[in-house]
Amino acid sequence: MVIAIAHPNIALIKYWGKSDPEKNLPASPSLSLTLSAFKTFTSVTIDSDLKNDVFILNGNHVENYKLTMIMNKVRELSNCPSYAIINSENNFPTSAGFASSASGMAALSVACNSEYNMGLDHDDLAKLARLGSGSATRSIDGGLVIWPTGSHESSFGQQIKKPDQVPLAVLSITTKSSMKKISSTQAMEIVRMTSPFYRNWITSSTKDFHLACKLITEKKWEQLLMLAETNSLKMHACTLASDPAIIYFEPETLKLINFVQKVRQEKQLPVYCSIDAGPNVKVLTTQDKLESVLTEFKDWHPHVSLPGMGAQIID
Ligand code: 2P0
Repeated sequence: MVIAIAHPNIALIKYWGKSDPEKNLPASPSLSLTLSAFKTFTSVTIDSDLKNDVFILNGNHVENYKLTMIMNKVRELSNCPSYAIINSENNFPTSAGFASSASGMAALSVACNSEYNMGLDHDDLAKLARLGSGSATRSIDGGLVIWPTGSHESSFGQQIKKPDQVPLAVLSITTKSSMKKISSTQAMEIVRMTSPFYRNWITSSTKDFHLACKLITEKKWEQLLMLAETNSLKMHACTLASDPAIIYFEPETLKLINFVQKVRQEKQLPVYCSIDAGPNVKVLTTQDKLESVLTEFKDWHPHVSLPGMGAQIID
């Protein structure tokens, strides 16, 4: 048995649209920060008596075609035909916009690489994780990670700054922890096919990505967070305009967006928000102002993350 740990990531520049849905190749490049507070622990145990893989998520048996697909790929690459017991535990709400599939698929890929003796290097591991869930390719590494567009061979997560080189912090705030109404995979396809803003979103987000990389090089951290907020709201604007409309915001989400703006204006603190495919809000800030920001947001009971580490074997 092998146990791996991985953290989810928050995209500062979002992945929202695919050029190849089968291989999870993105239509625009994205940029993320790995989050220390949240953890997925995944154990993989090969059992040659099994006739199928067994998936257990937070204590419950689950069926998941993405997990099956990854395990079939693992058997193909490793030349080992055996099935396995996969046991995964998250210390955060699953499928509520806290990116459990990113850390889940990253932890699974790293654990399988060891349990099945695959010998994959970093790049091939990041490609394997991407096949399970696009955003998972960005959780193989810690710190700031880019995920360029391209082919199966060239499109995978790559670290650009190590965790200790990134002076940012993220407050994850749960507004509602129920299951998502619609999966990201389905939503992205509906948006791609029906939103009249989709092409502009892809063009605009690609520009945002290049600007974000420049801001990181220049260490203009607050400007980077400002851009991240704009990029997230653009993604939701594009999504709201699809047919049928996809609305991830709940009343509490909007209340929190307003509160972030109020704190920014009235307290002159560098706080910005980013929202994924769910109702929860990530408040982005800089580490030097973290204490003051926490005082302002204490009633929202945030989970505080610093830049997290990459996925790794722990046992
Ligand atoms: C992101 N999200 O960049 C974007 C922003 C959600 C909103 O990546 O279909 O679970 O498995 O590749 O990775 C969530 O989508 O989708 C996601 P698939 P995934 O973090």
